[in-house]
Amino acid sequence: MSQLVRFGVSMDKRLLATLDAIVKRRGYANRSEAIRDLVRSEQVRESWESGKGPAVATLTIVYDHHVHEVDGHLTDLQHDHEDLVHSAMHVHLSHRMCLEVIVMRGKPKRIQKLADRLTAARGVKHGQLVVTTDEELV
Ligand code: NI
Repeated sequence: MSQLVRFGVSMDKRLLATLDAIVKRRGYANRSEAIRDLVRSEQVRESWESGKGPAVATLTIVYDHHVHEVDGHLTDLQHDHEDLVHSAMHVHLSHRMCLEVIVMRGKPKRIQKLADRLTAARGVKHGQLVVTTDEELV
């Protein structure tokens, strides 16, 4: 059960203006909602950087499937890490380009290493890893 606690925060007027700009730009209902998300964001970042995990992350890659054996290589890499790779979604973007979103769960270092290898593969034009956590967030 959620236990809300009210507390006072002191900050420089200019920093508060920055917070209010974030609240407005992102459409938060109030400062409290924004601060809660900022704290969660730090919690996820610290959890990832601690390396303890398990973490959850998605890697989005865009690649040229006409490049020789790229599909097989990307699939082999994922099969070699079957304990890490949870699922994958493939989208045929155009005649030439494919997009793949790969969901991974495990130790941050292993996720990062696999993401680096997939992104560095020949034919892959762009890769972006988005990290979150499987910890229960309040
Ligand atoms: Ni495709």
